[in-house]
Amino acid sequence: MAIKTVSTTPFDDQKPGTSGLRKQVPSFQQPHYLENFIQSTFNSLEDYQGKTLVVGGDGRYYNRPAIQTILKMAAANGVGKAMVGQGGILSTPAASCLIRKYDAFGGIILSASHNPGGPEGDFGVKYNVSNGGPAPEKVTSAIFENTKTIREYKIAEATDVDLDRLGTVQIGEMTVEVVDSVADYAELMESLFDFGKIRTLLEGDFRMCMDSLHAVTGPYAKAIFEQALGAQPGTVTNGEPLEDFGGGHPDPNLVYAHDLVKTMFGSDAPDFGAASDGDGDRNMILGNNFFVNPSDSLALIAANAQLVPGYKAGLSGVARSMPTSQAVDRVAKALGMSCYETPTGWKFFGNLLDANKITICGEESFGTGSDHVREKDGLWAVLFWLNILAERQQSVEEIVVDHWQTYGRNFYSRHDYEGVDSAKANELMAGLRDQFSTLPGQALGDYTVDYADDFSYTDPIDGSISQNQGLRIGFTDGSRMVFRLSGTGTQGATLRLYLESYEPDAAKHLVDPQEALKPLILLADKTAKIKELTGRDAPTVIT
Ligand code: VG1
Ligand code: CO
Repeated sequence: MAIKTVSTTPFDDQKPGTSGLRKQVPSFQQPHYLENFIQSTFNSLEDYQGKTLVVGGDGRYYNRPAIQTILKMAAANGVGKAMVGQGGILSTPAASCLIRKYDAFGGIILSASHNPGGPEGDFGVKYNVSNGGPAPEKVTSAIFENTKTIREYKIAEATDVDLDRLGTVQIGEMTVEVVDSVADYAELMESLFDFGKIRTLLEGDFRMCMDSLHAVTGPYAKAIFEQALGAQPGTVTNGEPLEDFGGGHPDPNLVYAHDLVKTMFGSDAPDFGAASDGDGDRNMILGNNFFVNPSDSLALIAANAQLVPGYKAGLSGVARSMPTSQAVDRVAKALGMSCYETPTGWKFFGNLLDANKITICGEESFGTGSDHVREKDGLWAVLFWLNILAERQQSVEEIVVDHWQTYGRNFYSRHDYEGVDSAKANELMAGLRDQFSTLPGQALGDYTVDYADDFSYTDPIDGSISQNQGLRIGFTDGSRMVFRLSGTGTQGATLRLYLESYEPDAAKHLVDPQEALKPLILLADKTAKIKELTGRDAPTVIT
């Protein structure tokens, strides 16, 4: 096999964000763009020669050509074996599962997650390390440094691999194994949950609806819910992964998962509804006419973990990202375990999971997971809920309301302003920062500011420091507002405003969070001048 060395020049925009490098498809289609990033990744790694690399993606437009390029570059760079999901399909948690199970040195996951796909949509590349999790910042920084100076890349001159046929082929010295995308992941799920009890639930009167939004979880959800667990055929909707997600926005929230929301908030709604995102790591949980806030879902999963076989032995601890509500902190306190607060992005949970400091962790952005892999895991969360429902024999709403009665309710909401002018967004953040020295102690409306800071995190395991992780204004009654700019968008800026207040009184729990949080919402606008600077009357998405 001939190996070609191709001359190239650097691109100046290959800095990975919250979760890998994300750009619009035409950016990735520029000559050498993908190749530069992949070669920079190999250049910044050590000791991978002859070892295994996992490769797969969420099936979006450009997945297949990108995989062919990556396989040829992996062969040229001395990788021993590449494991690829059939058809190029691997959900993010399934890729994490394979990396761990087969002792791969890492994995390349092709996805822009919840961003739209298609020729004009987004594409993304993420590198995961040997624990199965997203590369930590020191690795992504090294990759970025490499992209600034790259002059050449290596690629094998070989024919394309038939990604649809299971089995092994060679690209020169490198073996390519095309594996079943679902089998290993499904086996892992079966080892964690009580499939017998869930099957009894699903075969009874219980009605469930799983919307895969034409993204990656379709084949996984059909194999697990309809085949292994006996749910009615048709339980999984939009179950065929499409390159453009059927024109939709594969983001499981109340705005973009509108069909499911309509079903679950209609008359004669099913008992349980769920959706997942482009690459299968997010989940939204709904009951009959009931929305479960992801922060509450995390708290509830932690509080009910003893009902689930894989977690019966107890949790070592829990963690949440900083903007996630403090509902899980209350569970941790009641159960006498540690609760860690990390910056946004799953990469920050890796060290805590590896060191067995935590078993379960999550983010407000519809992400929940555990030490079974090193990514958030959408279907895992759905199965966790089904296992709890099978054990408790109550409705989703009853379980959540009961949780609030025990722990109090953390009212919580996230307001996203998508596609805002970047300069204005930066001005808004700078304007907030400027107030930080004078805010503490000040009265704002009915609130008194307790602290105002730019969140900084010191990893308790390796001591690494991550700064500028979001602006927080905390009040003396425990309420908070947090401001962040998204690190996953590809156009303009997305401002995220996170709002939280705590209500111990059960008589006041059944209020709409937008009502309960209204004073904070008004205050946030006043303090940050959101409307004035963004020119927007209302957020694009409210969760
Ligand atoms: C968003 C979420 C964050 C999540 C990240 C990746 O990041 O807020 O919680 O970890 O997406 O999720 P940002 O920087 O846009 O706020 V996914 O499903 O893309 O892997
Ligand atoms: Co995702």
